[in-house]
Amino acid sequence: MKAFTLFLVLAIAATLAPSILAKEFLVGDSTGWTINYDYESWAKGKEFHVGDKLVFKYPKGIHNVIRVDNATAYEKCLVTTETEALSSGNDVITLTTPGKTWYICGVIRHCAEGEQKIAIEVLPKKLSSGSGPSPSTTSASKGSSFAPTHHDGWMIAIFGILVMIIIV
Ligand SMILES: [Cu+2]
Repeated sequence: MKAFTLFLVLAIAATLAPSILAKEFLVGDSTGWTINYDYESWAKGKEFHVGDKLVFKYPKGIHNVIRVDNATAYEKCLVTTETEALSSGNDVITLTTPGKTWYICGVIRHCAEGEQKIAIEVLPKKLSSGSGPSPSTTSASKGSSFAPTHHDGWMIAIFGILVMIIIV
């Protein structure tokens, strides 16, 4: 009976593990996505990894979120027409590529005068010590906005051990 309970708990842990591993960042915390907020300070000290999510929250219709593809566009708040703006008011962006990434608000003057912009450095996905990095997986997920979340075996193992300590 005890073994079955343990199995159940481990199964649940394995299911929950990806959501624990992939972090969700609420941009601006409780302030959300707005003008006159220091997003540079907000991003400072945070570690963003591939697979993590950025959540932009704002009243729908007031702001939007546009990804710009270089530092100059970010500095000068240049919006290219081919970039589609996210405007749901609760925009979730999954970070798929390591490197620098920039987002600005495309509503007139919000970026230029209200500093409504954010630049972040995306670090590669945390590697699991068990299976090691798989180059084929990395290249397969490139170019597609869909990033499957991979399980980190060791995290599940640690979780399992913790559960066993609690149960026994
Ligand atoms: Cu705005």
